[in-house]
Amino acid sequence: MKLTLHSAWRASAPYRVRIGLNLKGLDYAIQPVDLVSSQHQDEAYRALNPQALVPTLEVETPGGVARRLTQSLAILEWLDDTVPEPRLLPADPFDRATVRAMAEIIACDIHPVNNLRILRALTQLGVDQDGRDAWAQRWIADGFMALEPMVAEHGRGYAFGDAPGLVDCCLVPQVYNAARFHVDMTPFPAINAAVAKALNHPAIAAAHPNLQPDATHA
Ligand SMILES: N[C@@H](CCC(=O)N[C@@H](CS)C(=O)NCC(=O)O)C(=O)O
Repeated sequence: MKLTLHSAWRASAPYRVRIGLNLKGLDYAIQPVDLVSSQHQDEAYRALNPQALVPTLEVETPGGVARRLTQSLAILEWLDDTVPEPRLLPADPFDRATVRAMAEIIACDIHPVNNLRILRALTQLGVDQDGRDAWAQRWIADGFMALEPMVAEHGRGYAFGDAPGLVDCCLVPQVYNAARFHVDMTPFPAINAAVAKALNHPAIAAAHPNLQPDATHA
């Protein structure tokens, strides 16, 4: 199976998928997409991903069939279905629902309102850098307030349980993103501890933005 991930070094959603691919021990090529110059809105990229968002995962099966997958959570669940070990989602249905709920706080409720296109729309409405930072800080902190007790309850080293999984795939990039917006992380000790542990995992460390081929600065 040949895998190509259309990724952008600092962007959260492809960072989630890089962590998942690395945890599964899969080889993949990175095809960088430059969000700053809006390469993701070019016709060529839209042909791959009509939403004009990263990531897109191109999959070439051993039979030579080419498929394209979009949406980071869908890609991570496809990975778990295709390469079951190590599991990103637990087997127990209640645990699976809890893991999805924790991941979706990040992927469905925090991230979408702070995405590049939203920040660009705020700029067009006259909101300056301080205003955009305050906006992002507000919604990241709001989501982390909900997530913090869940990590405290369900984490046993990692964000859910004692092995890295779907929640870590989403949480590590979101905490990286929070640092870019200077979010005060002191109210979130359980999240901080889980992310510190996750960042020590070699597969997760290897997905870091600074190690990506398109990283423009560390
Ligand atoms: N729900 C999507 C979100 C994808 C997404 O928003 N990606 C961002 C980077 S993290 C992007 O491409 N932003 C470009 C823009 O907002 O113009 C997913 O999880 O894959």
